[in-house]
Amino acid sequence: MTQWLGLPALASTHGGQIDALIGWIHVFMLILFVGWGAFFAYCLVRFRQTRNPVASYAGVKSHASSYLEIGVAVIEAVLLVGFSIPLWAARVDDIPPANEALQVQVTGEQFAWNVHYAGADGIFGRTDLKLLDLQSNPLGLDRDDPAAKDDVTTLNQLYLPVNRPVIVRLRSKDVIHSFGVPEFRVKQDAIPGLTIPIWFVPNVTTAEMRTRTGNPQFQYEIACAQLCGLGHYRMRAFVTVQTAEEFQKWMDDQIAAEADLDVFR
Ligand SMILES: [Cu+2]
Repeated sequence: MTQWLGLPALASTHGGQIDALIGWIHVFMLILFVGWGAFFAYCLVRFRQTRNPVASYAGVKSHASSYLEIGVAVIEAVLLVGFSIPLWAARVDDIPPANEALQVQVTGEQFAWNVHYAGADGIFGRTDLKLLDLQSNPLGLDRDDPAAKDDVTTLNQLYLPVNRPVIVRLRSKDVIHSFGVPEFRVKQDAIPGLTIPIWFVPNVTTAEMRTRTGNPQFQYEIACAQLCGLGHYRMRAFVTVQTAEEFQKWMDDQIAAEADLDVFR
């Protein structure tokens, strides 16, 4: 239905609703545009100078327009309170239970995305500002914490399993960034000092998208969607959506690699 808008390919379960909303907004705006345009043209003709050589000093006497405007305000309040707020709450606040979903912490910084998985135990390890090192430990993860032993961190690479809810716990180390993946129809600001959960279900693997688009290089991209500094243009990361088995294998490999590194720590 929304092909005519030229939106990016769709790869999440809720994205169709967002597209339908964008489509309807365009239709309503078109109706408004034509309506107001016609009214403007009518006024140009109706109140032309040849027909109205002298201005009317009394103006409009009836209260029809005041009542109309009150009516519009009431309808808009009903739309906002009755529809928009409940629909938005359902989309944003009904976060799937943590045991069904994959939780991943994504922390923006100038100018990169740090990704942190809890590993096999499902518990995010302790982080400490004192351990933070931009090169070797950008999240300040305390590897001595038992819960941190199997944690996996990556830079600018987000791996996700297909058809499983993902909860991204979005954070920022410095300024406001924005986590935007157009194909998932997801966009959320990352605010320093806050952890903001967002959730979605990716439903097309990267491999499948490559076949669909006929582009063997296709990659889902996290584009920082807030101008966050001079390096904003290069603040991009890649999302790889895999089958559940492929994802598990990737995760196991990462945990094994962390364990190997542990010997040197
Ligand atoms: Cu940014």
